[in-house]
Amino acid sequence: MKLSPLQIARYQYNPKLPGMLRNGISEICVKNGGATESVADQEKIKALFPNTYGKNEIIFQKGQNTSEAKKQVVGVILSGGQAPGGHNVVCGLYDALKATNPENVLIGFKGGPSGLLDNDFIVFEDDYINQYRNTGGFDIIGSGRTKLETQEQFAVVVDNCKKHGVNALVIIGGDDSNTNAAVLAEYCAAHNTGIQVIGCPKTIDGDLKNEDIECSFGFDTATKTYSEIIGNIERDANSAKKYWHFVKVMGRSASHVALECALETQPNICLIGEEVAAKKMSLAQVADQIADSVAARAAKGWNFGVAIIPEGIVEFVPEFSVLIAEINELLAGEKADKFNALPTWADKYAFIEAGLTKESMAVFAILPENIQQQLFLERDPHGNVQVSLIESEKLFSALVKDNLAARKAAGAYNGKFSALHHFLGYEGRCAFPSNFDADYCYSLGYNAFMLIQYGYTGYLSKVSNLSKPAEEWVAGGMPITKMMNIERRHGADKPVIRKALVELEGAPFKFFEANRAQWAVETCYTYPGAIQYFGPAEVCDLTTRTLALEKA
Ligand code: FBP
Repeated sequence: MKLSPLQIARYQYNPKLPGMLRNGISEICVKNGGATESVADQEKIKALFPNTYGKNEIIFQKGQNTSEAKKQVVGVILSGGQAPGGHNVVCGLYDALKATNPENVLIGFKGGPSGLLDNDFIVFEDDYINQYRNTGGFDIIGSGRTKLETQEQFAVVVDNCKKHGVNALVIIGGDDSNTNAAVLAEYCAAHNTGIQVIGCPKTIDGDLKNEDIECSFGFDTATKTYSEIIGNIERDANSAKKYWHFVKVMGRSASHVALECALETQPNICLIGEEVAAKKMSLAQVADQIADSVAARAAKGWNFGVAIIPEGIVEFVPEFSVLIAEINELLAGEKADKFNALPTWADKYAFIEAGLTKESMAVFAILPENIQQQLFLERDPHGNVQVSLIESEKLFSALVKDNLAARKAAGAYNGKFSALHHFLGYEGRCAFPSNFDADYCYSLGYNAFMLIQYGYTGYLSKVSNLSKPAEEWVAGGMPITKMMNIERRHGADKPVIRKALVELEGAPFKFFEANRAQWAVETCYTYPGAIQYFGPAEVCDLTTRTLALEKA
Protein backbone atom coordinates (compact mmCIF):
# COMPACT_ATOMS: atom_id res chain seq x y z
CA MET A 1 0.00 0.00 0.00
CA LYS A 2 1.43 3.41 -0.98
CA LEU A 3 1.31 5.84 1.93
CA SER A 4 0.83 9.59 1.66
CA PRO A 5 3.42 11.81 3.38
CA LEU A 6 0.79 12.95 5.89
CA GLN A 7 -0.12 9.36 6.67
CA ILE A 8 3.53 8.56 7.39
CA ALA A 9 3.88 11.68 9.53
CA ARG A 10 0.68 10.89 11.45
CA TYR A 11 2.00 7.44 12.33
CA GLN A 12 4.70 9.24 14.33
CA TYR A 13 2.21 11.36 16.28
CA ASN A 14 1.99 10.48 19.97
CA PRO A 15 -1.54 11.17 21.17
CA LYS A 16 -1.69 13.11 24.42
CA LEU A 17 -3.23 11.36 27.43
CA PRO A 18 -4.83 13.12 30.41
CA GLY A 19 -2.11 13.89 32.98
CA MET A 20 -3.47 11.33 35.44
CA LEU A 21 -3.00 8.48 32.95
CA ARG A 22 0.55 9.43 32.00
CA ASN A 23 2.51 7.88 34.86
CA GLY A 24 2.30 4.30 33.71
CA ILE A 25 -0.30 1.63 34.40
CA SER A 26 1.11 0.76 37.83
CA GLU A 27 0.35 4.27 39.06
CA ILE A 28 -3.31 4.60 38.18
CA CYS A 29 -5.80 4.23 41.01
CA VAL A 30 -9.50 4.90 41.44
CA LYS A 31 -11.16 7.72 43.31
CA ASN A 32 -14.83 7.07 43.99
CA GLY A 33 -17.38 9.79 43.34
CA GLY A 34 -20.96 9.68 44.56
CA ALA A 35 -23.68 7.18 43.70
CA THR A 36 -25.65 8.11 40.58
CA GLU A 37 -29.25 8.15 39.47
CA SER A 38 -30.78 8.42 36.02
CA VAL A 39 -31.63 11.85 34.59
CA ALA A 40 -35.35 11.02 34.82
CA ASP A 41 -37.74 8.13 35.50
CA GLN A 42 -35.46 6.87 38.29
CA GLU A 43 -37.74 4.16 39.67
CA LYS A 44 -38.48 2.67 36.25
CA ILE A 45 -34.83 2.68 35.14
CA LYS A 46 -33.74 1.21 38.47
CA ALA A 47 -36.26 -1.61 38.08
CA LEU A 48 -35.00 -2.35 34.56
CA PHE A 49 -31.32 -2.30 35.57
CA PRO A 50 -31.24 -3.91 39.04
CA ASN A 51 -27.58 -4.99 38.69
CA THR A 52 -26.05 -1.94 37.08
CA TYR A 53 -28.14 1.01 38.28
CA GLY A 54 -26.99 3.65 40.76
CA LYS A 55 -23.28 2.77 40.81
CA ASN A 56 -20.64 5.35 41.71
CA GLU A 57 -19.05 7.72 39.29
CA ILE A 58 -15.31 7.31 39.40
CA ILE A 59 -12.21 9.18 38.32
CA PHE A 60 -8.70 7.88 37.94
CA GLN A 61 -5.79 9.50 39.73
CA LYS A 62 -2.12 8.98 40.42
CA GLY A 63 -1.56 6.28 43.01
CA GLN A 64 -0.87 2.59 43.56
CA ASN A 65 -2.73 0.43 41.02
CA THR A 66 -4.82 -1.99 43.09
CA SER A 67 -6.64 -3.78 40.25
CA GLU A 68 -6.62 -7.56 40.09
CA ALA A 69 -3.75 -8.99 38.02
CA LYS A 70 -5.37 -11.40 35.56
CA LYS A 71 -5.23 -12.08 31.86
CA GLN A 72 -7.80 -10.01 29.98
CA VAL A 73 -9.39 -10.93 26.67
CA VAL A 74 -11.30 -7.93 25.39
CA GLY A 75 -13.60 -7.64 22.37
CA VAL A 76 -14.31 -4.36 20.60
CA ILE A 77 -16.83 -3.18 18.00
CA LEU A 78 -17.38 0.06 16.10
CA SER A 79 -21.08 0.80 15.73
CA GLY A 80 -23.05 3.17 13.47
CA GLY A 81 -21.79 5.98 11.25
CA GLN A 82 -18.06 6.62 10.89
CA ALA A 83 -16.51 9.36 13.04
CA PRO A 84 -12.88 10.54 12.91
CA GLY A 85 -10.83 9.06 15.72
CA GLY A 86 -12.43 5.62 15.96
CA HIS A 87 -9.13 3.97 15.09
CA ASN A 88 -7.44 5.77 17.96
CA VAL A 89 -10.00 4.46 20.46
CA VAL A 90 -8.98 0.97 19.39
CA CYS A 91 -5.26 1.89 19.53
CA GLY A 92 -5.58 3.42 23.03
CA LEU A 93 -7.45 0.34 24.22
CA TYR A 94 -4.81 -1.94 22.71
CA ASP A 95 -1.86 0.00 24.14
CA ALA A 96 -3.28 0.08 27.68
CA LEU A 97 -4.17 -3.61 27.48
CA LYS A 98 -0.71 -4.63 26.29
CA ALA A 99 1.09 -2.27 28.69
CA THR A 100 -0.81 -3.90 31.55
CA ASN A 101 0.04 -7.44 30.49
CA PRO A 102 1.59 -8.46 27.15
CA GLU A 103 -0.45 -11.70 27.38
CA ASN A 104 -3.71 -9.73 27.18
CA VAL A 105 -5.66 -10.10 23.93
CA LEU A 106 -7.75 -7.63 21.95
CA ILE A 107 -10.26 -9.05 19.48
CA GLY A 108 -12.00 -6.83 16.93
CA PHE A 109 -15.44 -8.00 15.80
CA LYS A 110 -15.94 -6.97 12.19
CA GLY A 111 -18.69 -4.95 10.54
CA GLY A 112 -20.24 -3.55 13.72
CA PRO A 113 -22.60 -5.40 16.05
CA SER A 114 -23.27 -8.05 13.39
CA GLY A 115 -19.65 -9.23 13.82
CA LEU A 116 -20.49 -10.19 17.39
CA LEU A 117 -23.52 -12.14 16.22
CA ASP A 118 -21.69 -13.84 13.34
CA ASN A 119 -18.43 -14.35 15.25
CA ASP A 120 -16.58 -12.53 12.49
CA PHE A 121 -13.37 -11.32 14.11
CA ILE A 122 -9.66 -10.58 13.99
CA VAL A 123 -7.11 -10.70 16.78
CA PHE A 124 -5.10 -7.49 16.86
CA GLU A 125 -1.31 -7.59 16.58
CA ASP A 126 1.17 -4.70 16.57
CA ASP A 127 1.83 -4.79 12.81
CA TYR A 128 -1.84 -4.59 11.97
CA ILE A 129 -2.83 -1.96 14.50
CA ASN A 130 0.14 0.29 13.72
CA GLN A 131 -1.20 0.89 10.21
CA TYR A 132 -4.24 2.64 11.67
CA ARG A 133 -2.74 4.98 14.28
CA ASN A 134 -4.06 8.54 14.03
CA THR A 135 -5.92 7.79 10.80
CA GLY A 136 -9.54 8.45 9.93
CA GLY A 137 -12.14 5.84 9.06
CA PHE A 138 -13.49 2.71 10.71
CA ASP A 139 -11.90 0.33 8.20
CA ILE A 140 -9.70 -1.24 10.88
CA ILE A 141 -12.65 -3.58 11.56
CA GLY A 142 -15.55 -1.88 9.77
CA SER A 143 -18.83 -0.74 11.26
CA GLY A 144 -22.54 -1.41 10.87
CA ARG A 145 -25.97 -0.44 12.07
CA THR A 146 -27.36 -3.80 13.25
CA LYS A 147 -29.10 -3.20 16.56
CA LEU A 148 -28.14 -5.42 19.49
CA GLU A 149 -31.24 -5.33 21.62
CA THR A 150 -33.03 -8.64 22.00
CA GLN A 151 -32.42 -11.30 24.64
CA GLU A 152 -31.85 -13.84 21.84
CA GLN A 153 -29.12 -11.66 20.31
CA PHE A 154 -27.50 -11.20 23.73
CA ALA A 155 -27.41 -14.96 24.23
CA VAL A 156 -25.60 -15.36 20.87
CA VAL A 157 -23.16 -12.56 21.78
CA VAL A 158 -22.34 -14.20 25.11
CA ASP A 159 -21.91 -17.54 23.40
CA ASN A 160 -19.50 -16.09 20.85
CA CYS A 161 -17.57 -14.22 23.55
CA LYS A 162 -17.19 -17.43 25.52
CA LYS A 163 -15.67 -19.17 22.48
CA HIS A 164 -12.76 -16.70 22.70
CA GLY A 165 -12.71 -16.35 26.48
CA VAL A 166 -13.71 -12.69 26.08
CA ASN A 167 -14.29 -11.20 29.53
CA ALA A 168 -15.06 -7.63 28.45
CA LEU A 169 -16.59 -5.86 25.47
CA VAL A 170 -16.06 -2.27 24.39
CA ILE A 171 -18.85 -0.77 22.30
CA ILE A 172 -17.89 2.38 20.44
CA GLY A 173 -21.08 4.08 19.30
CA GLY A 174 -23.70 6.79 19.59
CA ASP A 175 -26.71 7.13 21.88
CA ASP A 176 -28.53 4.05 20.55
CA SER A 177 -25.43 1.83 20.63
CA ASN A 178 -24.57 2.93 24.16
CA THR A 179 -28.17 2.39 25.25
CA ASN A 180 -27.82 -1.15 23.91
CA ALA A 181 -24.44 -1.45 25.68
CA ALA A 182 -26.18 -0.67 28.98
CA VAL A 183 -28.88 -3.28 28.32
CA LEU A 184 -26.25 -5.85 27.33
CA ALA A 185 -24.22 -5.05 30.48
CA GLU A 186 -27.33 -5.65 32.59
CA TYR A 187 -28.03 -8.92 30.77
CA CYS A 188 -24.45 -10.11 31.29
CA ALA A 189 -24.55 -9.20 34.98
CA ALA A 190 -27.97 -10.79 35.52
CA HIS A 191 -26.83 -14.01 33.86
CA ASN A 192 -23.49 -14.12 35.71
CA THR A 193 -21.60 -14.32 32.43
CA GLY A 194 -18.50 -12.64 33.82
CA ILE A 195 -18.51 -10.33 30.80
CA GLN A 196 -18.11 -6.60 31.41
CA VAL A 197 -19.42 -4.03 28.92
CA ILE A 198 -17.97 -0.54 28.49
CA GLY A 199 -19.21 2.15 26.07
CA CYS A 200 -17.39 4.99 24.31
CA PRO A 201 -19.22 8.14 23.07
CA LYS A 202 -19.05 8.49 19.28
CA THR A 203 -20.94 10.51 16.67
CA ILE A 204 -20.14 13.42 14.39
CA ASP A 205 -23.68 14.67 15.06
CA GLY A 206 -22.62 15.88 18.52
CA ASP A 207 -25.95 14.83 20.04
CA LEU A 208 -24.48 12.41 22.56
CA LYS A 209 -23.57 14.92 25.23
CA ASN A 210 -24.81 15.98 28.62
CA GLU A 211 -23.49 17.28 31.92
CA ASP A 212 -21.02 14.37 31.95
CA ILE A 213 -20.06 13.90 28.31
CA GLU A 214 -18.73 17.22 27.05
CA CYS A 215 -18.71 16.05 23.45
CA SER A 216 -18.82 12.91 21.38
CA PHE A 217 -15.69 12.13 19.40
CA GLY A 218 -15.59 12.95 15.70
CA PHE A 219 -17.64 16.14 16.06
CA ASP A 220 -14.46 18.23 16.26
CA THR A 221 -12.86 16.89 13.07
CA ALA A 222 -16.06 16.62 11.03
CA THR A 223 -17.16 20.19 11.78
CA LYS A 224 -13.65 21.51 11.12
CA THR A 225 -13.66 19.71 7.76
CA TYR A 226 -17.08 21.12 6.81
CA SER A 227 -16.09 24.57 8.07
CA GLU A 228 -13.00 24.57 5.92
CA ILE A 229 -15.13 23.82 2.86
CA ILE A 230 -17.83 26.34 3.81
CA GLY A 231 -15.14 28.98 4.35
CA ASN A 232 -13.76 28.21 0.89
CA ILE A 233 -17.23 28.47 -0.60
CA GLU A 234 -17.76 31.80 1.17
CA ARG A 235 -14.53 33.12 -0.30
CA ASP A 236 -15.59 31.96 -3.74
CA ALA A 237 -19.00 33.58 -3.27
CA ASN A 238 -17.36 36.82 -2.18
CA SER A 239 -14.98 36.69 -5.14
CA ALA A 240 -17.48 35.89 -7.90
CA LYS A 241 -20.39 37.73 -6.28
CA LYS A 242 -22.98 35.90 -8.34
CA TYR A 243 -24.24 32.83 -6.46
CA TRP A 244 -26.19 31.99 -3.35
CA HIS A 245 -24.82 28.72 -1.97
CA PHE A 246 -27.17 26.44 -0.03
CA VAL A 247 -25.05 24.04 2.01
CA LYS A 248 -26.70 21.13 3.78
CA VAL A 249 -24.59 19.60 6.56
CA MET A 250 -25.05 16.24 8.26
CA GLY A 251 -26.75 15.85 11.59
CA ARG A 252 -29.60 13.39 11.36
CA SER A 253 -31.73 15.23 13.90
CA ALA A 254 -29.95 17.78 16.12
CA SER A 255 -28.45 20.92 14.52
CA HIS A 256 -25.15 20.96 16.48
CA VAL A 257 -23.07 20.48 13.31
CA ALA A 258 -24.80 23.36 11.51
CA LEU A 259 -24.45 25.64 14.53
CA GLU A 260 -20.76 24.85 15.00
CA CYS A 261 -20.06 25.46 11.29
CA ALA A 262 -21.92 28.78 11.53
CA LEU A 263 -19.84 29.83 14.54
CA GLU A 264 -16.71 28.95 12.57
CA THR A 265 -17.64 30.64 9.30
CA GLN A 266 -20.26 33.37 10.01
CA PRO A 267 -22.48 32.68 6.98
CA ASN A 268 -25.43 34.86 6.02
CA ILE A 269 -27.95 32.27 7.13
CA CYS A 270 -27.89 29.18 9.31
CA LEU A 271 -31.13 27.40 10.14
CA ILE A 272 -31.37 25.70 13.54
CA GLY A 273 -34.01 22.98 13.62
CA GLU A 274 -34.61 23.27 17.35
CA GLU A 275 -35.44 26.99 16.98
CA VAL A 276 -37.75 26.35 14.02
CA ALA A 277 -39.62 23.81 16.17
CA ALA A 278 -39.72 26.06 19.25
CA LYS A 279 -41.14 28.96 17.21
CA LYS A 280 -43.44 26.58 15.31
CA MET A 281 -42.29 28.09 12.03
CA SER A 282 -43.87 27.06 8.75
CA LEU A 283 -41.84 26.31 5.60
CA ALA A 284 -43.03 29.64 4.18
CA GLN A 285 -41.82 31.53 7.26
CA VAL A 286 -38.39 29.90 7.09
CA ALA A 287 -38.16 30.71 3.38
CA ASP A 288 -39.26 34.29 4.10
CA GLN A 289 -36.48 34.70 6.65
CA ILE A 290 -33.88 33.59 4.10
CA ALA A 291 -35.46 35.77 1.39
CA ASP A 292 -35.16 38.80 3.73
CA SER A 293 -31.41 38.30 3.78
CA VAL A 294 -31.23 37.79 0.01
CA ALA A 295 -33.27 40.97 -0.58
CA ALA A 296 -31.32 43.08 1.94
CA ARG A 297 -28.03 42.04 0.38
CA ALA A 298 -29.38 42.57 -3.14
CA ALA A 299 -30.29 46.14 -2.15
CA LYS A 300 -26.56 46.67 -1.51
CA GLY A 301 -25.75 45.18 -4.88
CA TRP A 302 -24.66 41.84 -3.37
CA ASN A 303 -26.46 39.05 -5.19
CA PHE A 304 -24.53 36.36 -3.37
CA GLY A 305 -24.53 34.63 -0.03
CA VAL A 306 -24.16 31.40 1.91
CA ALA A 307 -26.87 29.54 3.84
CA ILE A 308 -26.25 26.49 6.05
CA ILE A 309 -29.11 24.02 6.28
CA PRO A 310 -29.01 21.21 8.87
CA GLU A 311 -29.81 17.78 7.46
CA GLY A 312 -32.62 17.11 9.95
CA ILE A 313 -34.36 20.49 9.52
CA VAL A 314 -37.58 19.33 7.87
CA GLU A 315 -38.55 17.15 10.82
CA PHE A 316 -38.47 20.23 13.02
CA VAL A 317 -40.94 22.16 10.85
CA PRO A 318 -44.23 21.24 12.56
CA GLU A 319 -46.40 21.21 9.41
CA PHE A 320 -43.78 19.11 7.60
CA SER A 321 -43.55 16.50 10.34
CA VAL A 322 -47.37 16.19 10.29
CA LEU A 323 -47.15 15.72 6.51
CA ILE A 324 -44.51 12.99 6.94
CA ALA A 325 -46.62 11.22 9.57
CA GLU A 326 -49.59 11.26 7.20
CA ILE A 327 -47.48 9.92 4.32
CA ASN A 328 -46.17 7.11 6.56
CA GLU A 329 -49.79 6.24 7.34
CA LEU A 330 -50.80 6.56 3.68
CA LEU A 331 -48.18 4.00 2.66
CA ALA A 332 -48.42 1.69 5.69
CA GLY A 333 -48.36 -2.05 4.97
CA GLU A 334 -49.80 -3.16 1.66
CA LYS A 335 -50.92 0.34 0.69
CA ALA A 336 -47.32 0.99 -0.41
CA ASP A 337 -47.58 -1.75 -3.08
CA LYS A 338 -50.82 -0.26 -4.37
CA PHE A 339 -49.16 3.16 -4.57
CA ASN A 340 -46.01 1.84 -6.29
CA ALA A 341 -48.11 0.01 -8.88
CA LEU A 342 -49.68 3.26 -10.09
CA PRO A 343 -48.23 3.93 -13.57
CA THR A 344 -47.68 7.69 -13.66
CA TRP A 345 -46.80 10.48 -11.25
CA ALA A 346 -50.19 12.06 -12.08
CA ASP A 347 -51.94 8.90 -10.84
CA LYS A 348 -49.79 8.89 -7.73
CA TYR A 349 -50.50 12.57 -7.14
CA ALA A 350 -54.24 11.89 -7.27
CA PHE A 351 -53.79 9.03 -4.74
CA ILE A 352 -51.85 11.38 -2.45
CA GLU A 353 -54.40 14.15 -2.81
CA ALA A 354 -57.19 11.77 -1.86
CA GLY A 355 -55.27 10.48 1.19
CA LEU A 356 -53.83 13.59 2.84
CA THR A 357 -55.71 16.06 5.03
CA LYS A 358 -56.43 19.45 3.49
CA GLU A 359 -53.72 21.08 5.64
CA SER A 360 -51.01 18.59 4.71
CA MET A 361 -52.00 18.69 1.06
CA ALA A 362 -51.49 22.46 1.14
CA VAL A 363 -47.94 21.92 2.43
CA PHE A 364 -47.31 19.14 -0.08
CA ALA A 365 -48.54 21.32 -2.94
CA ILE A 366 -45.95 24.05 -2.37
CA LEU A 367 -43.03 21.60 -2.51
CA PRO A 368 -41.03 21.35 -5.73
CA GLU A 369 -41.90 18.16 -7.63
CA ASN A 370 -38.50 16.51 -7.05
CA ILE A 371 -38.95 16.91 -3.28
CA GLN A 372 -42.53 15.62 -3.50
CA GLN A 373 -41.22 12.52 -5.24
CA GLN A 374 -38.39 12.06 -2.72
CA LEU A 375 -41.02 11.70 0.00
CA PHE A 376 -42.27 8.57 -1.72
CA LEU A 377 -38.97 6.97 -2.62
CA GLU A 378 -36.90 4.93 -0.21
CA ARG A 379 -38.37 3.85 3.13
CA ASP A 380 -36.41 2.86 6.21
CA PRO A 381 -36.74 -0.68 7.69
CA HIS A 382 -39.77 0.52 9.70
CA GLY A 383 -41.50 1.75 6.52
CA ASN A 384 -40.94 5.43 7.32
CA VAL A 385 -39.85 8.24 5.01
CA GLN A 386 -36.07 8.63 5.22
CA VAL A 387 -35.98 12.29 6.06
CA SER A 388 -32.20 12.47 5.69
CA LEU A 389 -32.57 11.70 1.97
CA ILE A 390 -34.68 14.78 1.36
CA GLU A 391 -32.68 17.45 -0.43
CA SER A 392 -33.63 20.21 1.98
CA GLU A 393 -30.98 22.53 0.53
CA LYS A 394 -32.86 22.37 -2.79
CA LEU A 395 -36.23 22.61 -1.06
CA PHE A 396 -35.36 25.87 0.66
CA SER A 397 -33.66 27.45 -2.35
CA ALA A 398 -36.77 26.66 -4.44
CA LEU A 399 -39.07 28.16 -1.80
CA VAL A 400 -36.84 31.25 -1.58
CA LYS A 401 -36.92 31.59 -5.37
CA ASP A 402 -40.74 31.60 -5.33
CA ASN A 403 -40.78 34.06 -2.46
CA LEU A 404 -38.44 36.42 -4.32
CA ALA A 405 -40.53 36.15 -7.48
CA ALA A 406 -43.55 37.30 -5.47
CA ARG A 407 -41.53 40.18 -4.01
CA LYS A 408 -40.37 41.13 -7.50
CA ALA A 409 -43.94 41.11 -8.80
CA ALA A 410 -44.89 43.46 -5.94
CA GLY A 411 -41.95 45.74 -6.81
CA ALA A 412 -40.24 45.00 -3.47
CA TYR A 413 -37.12 43.31 -4.82
CA ASN A 414 -35.00 43.85 -7.85
CA GLY A 415 -32.01 41.53 -7.44
CA LYS A 416 -30.76 38.38 -9.10
CA PHE A 417 -30.94 35.01 -7.41
CA SER A 418 -28.87 32.14 -8.71
CA ALA A 419 -28.54 29.19 -6.31
CA LEU A 420 -25.96 26.40 -6.06
CA HIS A 421 -26.32 23.39 -3.80
CA HIS A 422 -23.92 21.34 -1.70
CA PHE A 423 -24.24 18.48 0.76
CA LEU A 424 -21.43 18.04 3.26
CA GLY A 425 -21.62 14.76 5.12
CA TYR A 426 -19.47 11.82 4.16
CA GLU A 427 -16.57 14.18 3.36
CA GLY A 428 -16.02 14.76 7.08
CA ARG A 429 -16.69 11.41 8.67
CA CYS A 430 -13.38 9.74 7.84
CA ALA A 431 -10.99 12.70 7.79
CA PHE A 432 -7.64 12.34 9.55
CA PRO A 433 -8.65 13.10 13.15
CA SER A 434 -7.67 16.55 14.38
CA ASN A 435 -5.14 16.52 17.21
CA PHE A 436 -8.08 17.03 19.56
CA ASP A 437 -9.92 13.95 18.29
CA ALA A 438 -6.69 11.92 18.02
CA ASP A 439 -5.90 12.71 21.69
CA TYR A 440 -9.48 12.43 22.95
CA CYS A 441 -10.11 9.11 21.23
CA TYR A 442 -6.83 7.56 22.30
CA SER A 443 -7.62 8.66 25.87
CA LEU A 444 -11.15 7.21 25.68
CA GLY A 445 -9.76 3.84 24.57
CA TYR A 446 -6.94 3.81 27.12
CA ASN A 447 -9.39 4.81 29.83
CA ALA A 448 -11.90 2.15 28.72
CA PHE A 449 -9.27 -0.47 29.43
CA MET A 450 -8.62 0.96 32.89
CA LEU A 451 -12.35 0.64 33.61
CA ILE A 452 -12.20 -2.99 32.51
CA GLN A 453 -9.08 -3.62 34.55
CA TYR A 454 -10.81 -2.29 37.65
CA GLY A 455 -13.85 -4.52 37.04
CA TYR A 456 -16.49 -1.97 36.02
CA THR A 457 -19.43 -2.82 33.78
CA GLY A 458 -22.26 -0.78 32.29
CA TYR A 459 -19.95 2.27 32.36
CA LEU A 460 -19.15 4.85 29.75
CA SER A 461 -15.52 5.83 29.27
CA LYS A 462 -15.52 9.47 30.29
CA VAL A 463 -12.84 12.07 29.63
CA SER A 464 -13.75 15.62 30.66
CA ASN A 465 -12.35 19.14 31.13
CA LEU A 466 -11.82 19.02 27.38
CA SER A 467 -11.60 22.75 26.77
CA LYS A 468 -8.31 22.70 28.71
CA PRO A 469 -4.97 21.27 27.52
CA ALA A 470 -4.91 17.44 27.56
CA GLU A 471 -2.61 17.46 30.62
CA GLU A 472 -5.60 18.78 32.62
CA TRP A 473 -8.21 16.40 31.21
CA VAL A 474 -9.99 14.24 33.77
CA ALA A 475 -10.37 10.52 33.04
CA GLY A 476 -12.89 8.25 34.68
CA GLY A 477 -16.19 6.53 34.12
CA MET A 478 -19.84 6.79 34.86
CA PRO A 479 -22.73 4.35 34.74
CA ILE A 480 -24.54 4.60 31.40
CA THR A 481 -27.85 4.39 33.28
CA LYS A 482 -27.13 7.88 34.62
CA MET A 483 -27.85 9.31 31.14
CA MET A 484 -31.09 7.36 30.65
CA ASN A 485 -34.77 8.14 30.72
CA ILE A 486 -37.90 6.46 29.40
CA GLU A 487 -39.04 7.44 25.90
CA ARG A 488 -41.73 6.19 23.56
CA ARG A 489 -40.07 4.35 20.66
CA HIS A 490 -42.01 2.45 18.00
CA GLY A 491 -45.10 2.25 20.17
CA ALA A 492 -43.39 1.06 23.37
CA ASP A 493 -41.80 2.68 26.44
CA LYS A 494 -38.03 2.12 26.27
CA PRO A 495 -35.09 3.08 28.51
CA VAL A 496 -32.82 5.20 26.30
CA ILE A 497 -30.00 7.70 26.54
CA ARG A 498 -31.52 11.13 26.12
CA LYS A 499 -30.45 12.71 22.81
CA ALA A 500 -28.99 16.20 23.24
CA LEU A 501 -30.60 18.82 21.00
CA VAL A 502 -29.26 22.35 20.55
CA GLU A 503 -30.18 24.30 23.68
CA LEU A 504 -31.73 27.61 22.75
CA GLU A 505 -30.62 29.02 26.11
CA GLY A 506 -27.08 27.63 25.72
CA ALA A 507 -24.04 29.86 25.10
CA PRO A 508 -23.33 28.65 21.52
CA PHE A 509 -26.84 29.41 20.28
CA LYS A 510 -26.95 32.71 22.22
CA PHE A 511 -23.72 33.82 20.55
CA PHE A 512 -25.11 32.93 17.14
CA GLU A 513 -28.42 34.66 17.90
CA ALA A 514 -26.66 37.84 19.00
CA ASN A 515 -24.69 38.08 15.75
CA ARG A 516 -26.83 36.59 13.00
CA ALA A 517 -28.75 39.76 12.09
CA GLN A 518 -25.46 41.40 11.13
CA TRP A 519 -24.16 38.26 9.37
CA ALA A 520 -27.41 38.09 7.33
CA VAL A 521 -26.93 41.50 5.77
CA GLU A 522 -23.18 42.23 5.94
CA THR A 523 -20.40 40.03 4.59
CA CYS A 524 -18.72 38.83 7.80
CA TYR A 525 -17.33 35.52 6.55
CA THR A 526 -14.46 33.89 8.43
CA TYR A 527 -12.19 31.35 6.77
CA PRO A 528 -11.03 28.63 9.16
CA GLY A 529 -8.86 26.87 6.57
CA ALA A 530 -7.71 23.27 6.76
CA ILE A 531 -7.13 21.37 9.99
CA GLN A 532 -3.51 21.79 11.06
CA TYR A 533 -1.73 18.77 12.48
CA PHE A 534 1.76 20.14 13.03
CA GLY A 535 2.67 23.56 14.37
CA PRO A 536 1.86 25.79 17.32
CA ALA A 537 -0.74 24.49 19.79
CA GLU A 538 -2.95 27.58 19.31
CA VAL A 539 -3.43 26.52 15.69
CA CYS A 540 -3.33 22.73 16.05
CA ASP A 541 -5.07 21.99 19.33
CA LEU A 542 -8.15 24.17 18.97
CA THR A 543 -11.41 22.77 20.34
CA THR A 544 -14.73 23.54 18.70
CA ARG A 545 -16.31 26.95 19.21
CA THR A 546 -19.27 25.10 20.75
CA LEU A 547 -17.12 23.55 23.46
CA ALA A 548 -15.20 26.78 24.04
CA LEU A 549 -18.44 28.77 24.47
CA GLU A 550 -20.07 26.13 26.64
CA LYS A 551 -17.07 26.01 28.95
CA ALA A 552 -16.21 29.71 28.89
P1 FBP B 1 -24.26 8.04 13.91
O1 FBP B 1 -25.41 8.65 14.66
O2 FBP B 1 -24.31 6.57 13.84
O3 FBP B 1 -22.95 8.51 14.46
O4 FBP B 1 -24.31 8.55 12.40
C1 FBP B 1 -24.60 9.88 12.13
C2 FBP B 1 -24.65 10.17 10.65
O5 FBP B 1 -23.38 10.52 10.17
C3 FBP B 1 -25.67 11.26 10.39
O6 FBP B 1 -25.10 12.53 10.45
C4 FBP B 1 -26.22 10.87 9.03
O7 FBP B 1 -27.55 11.28 8.89
C5 FBP B 1 -26.15 9.39 9.05
O8 FBP B 1 -25.10 9.04 9.92
C6 FBP B 1 -25.91 8.78 7.69
O9 FBP B 1 -25.99 7.40 7.82
P2 FBP B 1 -25.43 6.35 6.77
O10 FBP B 1 -23.97 6.26 7.00
O11 FBP B 1 -26.11 5.08 7.16
O12 FBP B 1 -25.75 6.85 5.41
